[in-house]
Amino acid sequence: MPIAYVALGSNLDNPAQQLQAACDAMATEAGIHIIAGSSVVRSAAVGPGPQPDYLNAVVAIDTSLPAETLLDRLQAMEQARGRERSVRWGPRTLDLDLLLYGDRQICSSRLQVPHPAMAQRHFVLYPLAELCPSDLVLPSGETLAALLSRCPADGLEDSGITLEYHLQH
Ligand code: A4P
Ligand code: MG
Repeated sequence: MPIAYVALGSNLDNPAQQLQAACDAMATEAGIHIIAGSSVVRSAAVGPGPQPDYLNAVVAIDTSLPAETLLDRLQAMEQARGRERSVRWGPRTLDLDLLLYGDRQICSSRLQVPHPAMAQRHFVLYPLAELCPSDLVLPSGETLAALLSRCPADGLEDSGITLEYHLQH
């Protein structure tokens, strides 16, 4: 089964609870097994207007679901948390992005993997680096270490919050 990495983000309606609810939902979803979870980081919102800070984390999963089916399940979890899509990069209760799906490169109308913005985002790369070796090679041929070296961690804080990841391996 491919190992996939999912980014969790929230900046509305009790973000810590939103991230925990996402972990709970993934743990009970058929075809998803949580292998590891990162610490929870806090950072200023990237996006328009004044917005609350975000909490972000990354989980590693083993999955038997095809990538687009996994996206469907992640989007259903976002909807269950009252996610509204009005403004691009606007505040959100829960955002679940598929960062990596094994060593696959996917470019369909509704799914791009690796996630196109991950290389620019400290709140994704540093939690991801807690879960996989920095010599991990991405489908682009670049290592995670190379992406980290171009993405300073300035402004990224450890939130001190811990999630119950329900590890299944
Ligand atoms: N989609 C394509 N590829 C993927 C993928 N790999 N994973 C499509 C998930 N979805 C993917 O996503 C829009 C569409 O992208 C989906 O319908 C899916 O078919 P969305 O979640 O509805 O919208 P979005 O998240 O606002 O868009 P986007 O461009 O994915 O935004 P990002 O990159 O997720 O940024 N600041 C901080 N500090 N922390 C954050 O977590 N997040 C964002 C959202 C902005 N600022 C932030 C944070
Ligand atoms: Mg998203």
